[in-house]
Amino acid sequence: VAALLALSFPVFAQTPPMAPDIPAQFDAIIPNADYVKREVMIPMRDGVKLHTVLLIPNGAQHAPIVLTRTPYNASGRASRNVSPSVLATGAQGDETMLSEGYIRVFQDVRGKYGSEGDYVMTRPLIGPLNNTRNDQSTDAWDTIDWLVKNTPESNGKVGMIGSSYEGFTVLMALTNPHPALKVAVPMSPMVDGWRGDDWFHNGAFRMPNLSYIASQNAARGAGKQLATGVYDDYEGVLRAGSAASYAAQFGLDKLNFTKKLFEHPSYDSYWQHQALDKILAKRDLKVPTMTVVGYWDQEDIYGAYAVYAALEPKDKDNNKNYLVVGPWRHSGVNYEGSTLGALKFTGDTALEFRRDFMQPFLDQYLKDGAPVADTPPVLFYQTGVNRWQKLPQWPLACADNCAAPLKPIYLQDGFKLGFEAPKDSAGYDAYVSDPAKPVPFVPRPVRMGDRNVWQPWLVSDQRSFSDRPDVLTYVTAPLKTKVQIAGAPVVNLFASTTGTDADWVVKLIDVYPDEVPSQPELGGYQLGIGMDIFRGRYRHSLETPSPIPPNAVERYRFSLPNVNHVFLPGHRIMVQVQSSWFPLYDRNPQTYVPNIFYAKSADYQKATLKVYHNSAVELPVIEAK
Ligand code: PG9
Repeated sequence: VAALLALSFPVFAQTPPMAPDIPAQFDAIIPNADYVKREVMIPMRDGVKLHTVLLIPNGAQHAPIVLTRTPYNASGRASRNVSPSVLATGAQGDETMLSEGYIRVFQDVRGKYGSEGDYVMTRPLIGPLNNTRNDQSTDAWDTIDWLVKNTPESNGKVGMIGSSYEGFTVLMALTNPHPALKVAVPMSPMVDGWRGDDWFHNGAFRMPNLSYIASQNAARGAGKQLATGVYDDYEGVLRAGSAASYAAQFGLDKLNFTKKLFEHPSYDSYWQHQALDKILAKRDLKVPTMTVVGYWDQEDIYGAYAVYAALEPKDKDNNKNYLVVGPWRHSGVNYEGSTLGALKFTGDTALEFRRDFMQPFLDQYLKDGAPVADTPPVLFYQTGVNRWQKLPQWPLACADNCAAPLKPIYLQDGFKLGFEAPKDSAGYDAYVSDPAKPVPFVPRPVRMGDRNVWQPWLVSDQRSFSDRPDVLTYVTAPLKTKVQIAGAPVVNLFASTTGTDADWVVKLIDVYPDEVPSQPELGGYQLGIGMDIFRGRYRHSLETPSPIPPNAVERYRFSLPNVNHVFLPGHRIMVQVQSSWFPLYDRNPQTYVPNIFYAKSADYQKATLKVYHNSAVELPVIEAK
C-alpha cells in the first residue's frame, strides 16, 4: 500500500522549518508594470562607481534622458510609490516628462547612499579647493557619457534638472558640459553658501544647518535626527549659547563639514572659490538654461538670480538664459502650487509652469523633431495681483543700467514710511536689543524641523513681531494708487549701536487692508515680501570683518531678495527693523569677537541701537500698469 501511495502522490522536497526566512536579496515582482527600473553602477574616470537608477517607460525608443544627481538617495527619488505605473512611481514633479516617454535617471553623488567614493559637501571644482581628479562636473560628464553609450532606448540627448543641492549639481555640470547635455533646469540651486543661500545670509549663520549636517554627513545613508530634548528650538538654541556650543553638545563639532563652516565665518577664498555664479561668469554659456526659484524660497533665495545675472551678458542671441520665479516655497515648483501658508493663488501654479513652460522647453532640446517652445526670457509670478508675467529681462529697476532707478522710501519720524527725504537727518528711533531675548522668526514655540512651520515661514504674518519694543516698525498710510516694484530692494541704513557688533534684519512688508472680504483671515495681515539679515561687522568688507565703533553712525547697505510685487490701493507698505531673527540665525553677541561661532556667554550683551531717519529701503519702483 505504501508503495502504491508513493506512486500516486509525488513527494515534494520540503522547506526545512529552520530555513532562514529573509533572503539576501528579494524584490517582489511588479506585475504589468508599464516601465522598467534599471539599476547600474557607472564607472567614473578614477574607477569609482556611482549608483544610478533609470526609469524607462515600456517601449521607449529614441527617448530623451533627464538626469538628476542627488545626495538624497537615488532609489528613493525614483520611487514615490511602489506601483506598476511609471507616473505613480516617478516624482510628482516628473509627471510631465514621464508622460512624454522620457527616461528619468537619478544618481547618488559620490560617497552618498549606493555610490562609492568619498563624500565632500557640495564638492568644490578641481582647483584651489580640490586637489583630486574628480568633482561634480567630471562626475556629471562621465555619467552622461556612459548613459548615452549604454542606454539603447535613448536618442542620445540628455537634460539635467534638480532642485537645491540637486540644482547645484546641475550648475556644476554646466561648468564643463558634455556635448550630449542639451538643456538644463537648475531649480533653487545652492550657488553661494555665504551670501544668501543655505549656510549663511550676509555672514549670519543659519542654525538649521546643524540638523541638516547630522542627517547628511553623519552617515553615507540617512543620518539620525538630533535629540534636542526640548520642544521649543528657541529654548534649546538659547540655552546652548553660541552655534559652536550648540553643535558640540551633539558631537557635531567632530564632523569635518562643521569644522569647515566654523573655520570660515567670513567671505574668504573658501566661499569665493565655490560661488557658482562667479565660476559660471568665467565660462561659455553653451547649454540653454532655465533657472527656477520660489519667490518665498526659505533655503536658497539668492543663487538663482545671481546665476541668471551672471549668464545674461553671455546670452548674446537671447536664446540660452532663462529665469522663472513662481509663488513657491523652496522646491515648491515640484509639488502642488495653489497655496502657500495663508496665500491662495490662481491655480496650481507649479503644475502650470511644469506643464506649459518647462516641458515644452525640455522637449525643444531633447525630443527629436519637437517644435520650438514659446519660452519668455523671464517668467515671473507677480505677487499682490497674482498673475504670471512674461518679461523681457530681470530686474526692471535697479541702481545701475536698468530702465528704472531705485526709489528710496524713508524711515521717517513718527514711525511713518514715505518717499519724501527727511528734512532733518539727526532724527532717529532707538531700541534695546537683548541677546537674552532675541526676536523669534516665527511665533514660539519654534519647531524648525516641522515642515508645516518651516516651508511657509517666509509668508507668515509679521504682526506677531511688529509691536515688540525691540522691533522698529515704519508704515505708510493706506495707498491711494498702486505701487509696483520689480527687482531687488536695497537697504541703506544709517545706524549706531552702543555695542561693537550688531545684526540688522530688515523686512519689507505688504500690510493688507483691515478687512479682506474674500479671505477674512487676511484682514490686516503683514506679508513679508523681501526680508533679510546683515551682520554689521561686514559693513566695510565681506571678507574682513571689523568692530563697529560704539555710538558712531555707520552705513549698512545690503540687498533684500528680489521682488515682483504690486502693493494695491488700500494696502500699506511697511518696513520692520530688528537685530535678531532667532533661532534661524545665530545671535550676534553685540560685542566684537574674532569668531562669533565661539562667542562666550559674557560676550552676549544688551545694546541700544539707533536708526536714523535718513535711512531708507531703495525700492525698485516701476510705473504701474
Ligand atoms: N537647501 C538644501 C541644501 C542645498 C545645498 C547644501 C545644503 C543644503 C537642499 O534642499 O538640498
